[in-house]
Amino acid sequence: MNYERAWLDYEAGLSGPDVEKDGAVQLEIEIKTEADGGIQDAVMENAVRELRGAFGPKEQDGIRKIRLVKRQAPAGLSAEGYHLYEDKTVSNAGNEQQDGVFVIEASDSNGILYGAFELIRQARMGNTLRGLDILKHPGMPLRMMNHWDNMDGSIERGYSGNSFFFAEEKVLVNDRTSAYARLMASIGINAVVINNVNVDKAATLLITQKHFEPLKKMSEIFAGYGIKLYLSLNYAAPLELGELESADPLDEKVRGWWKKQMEIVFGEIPGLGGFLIKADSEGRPGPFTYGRTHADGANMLAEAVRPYGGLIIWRCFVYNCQQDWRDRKTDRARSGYDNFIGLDGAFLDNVILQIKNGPMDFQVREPVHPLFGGLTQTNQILEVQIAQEYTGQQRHVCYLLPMFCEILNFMTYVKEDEDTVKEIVSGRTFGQKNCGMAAVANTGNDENWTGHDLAAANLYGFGRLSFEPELSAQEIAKEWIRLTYGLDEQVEETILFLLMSSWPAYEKYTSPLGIGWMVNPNYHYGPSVDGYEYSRWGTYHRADHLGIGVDRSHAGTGYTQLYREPNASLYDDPEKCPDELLLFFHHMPYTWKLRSGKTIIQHIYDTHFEGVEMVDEMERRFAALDGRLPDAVYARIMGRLAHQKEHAREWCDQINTYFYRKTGISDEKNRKLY
Ligand code: GCW
Repeated sequence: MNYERAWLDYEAGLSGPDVEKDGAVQLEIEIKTEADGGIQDAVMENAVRELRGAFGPKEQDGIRKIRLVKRQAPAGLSAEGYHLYEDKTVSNAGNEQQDGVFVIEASDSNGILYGAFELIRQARMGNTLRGLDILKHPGMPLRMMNHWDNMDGSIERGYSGNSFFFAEEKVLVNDRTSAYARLMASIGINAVVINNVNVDKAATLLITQKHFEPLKKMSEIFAGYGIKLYLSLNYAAPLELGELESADPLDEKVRGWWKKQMEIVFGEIPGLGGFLIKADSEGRPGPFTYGRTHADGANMLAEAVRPYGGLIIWRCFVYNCQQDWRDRKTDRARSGYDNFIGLDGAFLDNVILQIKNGPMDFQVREPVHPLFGGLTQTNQILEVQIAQEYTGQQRHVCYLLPMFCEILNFMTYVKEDEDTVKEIVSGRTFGQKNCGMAAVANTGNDENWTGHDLAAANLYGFGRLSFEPELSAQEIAKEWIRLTYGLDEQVEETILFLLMSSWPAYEKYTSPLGIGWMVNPNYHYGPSVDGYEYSRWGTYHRADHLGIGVDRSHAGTGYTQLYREPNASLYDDPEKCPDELLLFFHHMPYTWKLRSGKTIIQHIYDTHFEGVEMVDEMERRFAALDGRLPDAVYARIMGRLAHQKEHAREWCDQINTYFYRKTGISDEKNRKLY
């Protein structure tokens, strides 16, 4: 197994009925010629190379041919879409069965590349290719990876080694760059931010001469795979580079500086897509310093990049991180909404607001961010985190696609129909073209990319979901398993079981009922019920001996009222509020009966024991795969499962004991509580 090739390891052998039977897959690629600038030769070459790698070439018998026929593609194919089918009207001369040839039609080269990967995926999944007819368009325009990689090679919240983009303050361009771009293209990713949103001193220099050469090279490699390179930007760059005394977005000198600087940057790196900005958040500089708004800041940059078709992606993760735990009025959950809702409609068209899936910070369970459905005149990107910062840090298996699917399907009620998060970020709800999804990436220079082998399912899955948001988490998991480990049914069934049980299990043995946190401060791994209870970060559970939870109802912080009806009323009423979010929205007595019929305290005990049992079962089933997977993979996963089991037990004991001691209420089932 070649780990670097991950789910694209064709050397492992193509499988599937047709491929094995006659080996006669002949391909004809058809592209539309007049698509101005839509055809990138490098992308076409990569598409052809991929097809050759997968299906041939078997030059001796000459039956696998790939022809590039440039002619007008039929109408109905929009950007990055493709039509892949077997054309029976064209006889395949080299083939005894007289089957047709395979055609990939698209209106641009990204469509051709995605069509090629689709054909390969179909073959490798063991599906029959005969009669194939697939017409697809990506479900959203922007499908992005956000890397939090630092110039020194470290990765903020990285759990799989060091950066492959930077080391010792230098930009790295090597084989790993193209190996990475190839993987991303195969799942439909078309935009990548390579550096951390916390832009430190060294990274501020990425927009200067010092790094243009390697960045240009990298952008060209990416472009060959249909991907645009993006950078995270330091809002205070003119100050920190020592060129101006201010970063005031309304100061003409500052505006002029950015225009000039962007002219230089885009002149040197023409393939650049734009910038991602974290401003006025967790100590980062921003327009607040000058009494200006986020719209002032974002629009200044948007004007500077507009001549080059650049985008400004502005994050909404803005909150007061200097809170006093006694202050019950300030609610971190409200802050993103409160900071941005008044600016709806004030941003230029090449600005996109990037909104985390929930109002807090990538907890195992959060409600959907109320800006989705709140904003109606602003471009939006949904940000999720596949780096498992709060979900087991790639030592625990935690397949996050079920969560992402739930989020995408959440109904905001912003419109009579087409009101889900999926429809908003796909651009359907408000007819926008600058929108999509971004994931905080989970990769590093570990040989298997993601540390935990099974964490690669999140990497693969995020891309596939952003391209085809109608897919289910289960379908995506099956694809990834087959493409990575082949068509062994026992392997598929077992790994599917592990992946699909993992998020529910993790939720059970960690913090209960939507309350979140309860982790060790700073590094966010392992249980510490009061770890964040008295700190400045605004992340409290408010547990005392009578009850637990944060009152975010109309009588509390009013957060529930940020949703549209009927969501606002649903969340506001503890009788109607979904159990899994009850303590996020309400402070409740431990003896409160949940909709499930259990009391809160009994629910806590039960779910924690269940979570541990689930991990036990996962380990037991996985152990039976001995001999069916490459030894190293098997050993790595077994090792991590053993740790996960032990760690899940620690979570269980710490949480159960904490609440047993706080409440004095015993477990109905008399299990061991310390
Ligand atoms: O989740 C928090 C992380 C920070 C991160 C921040 C953010 C990059 O703990 O490490 O900083 O979110 O999203 O900006």
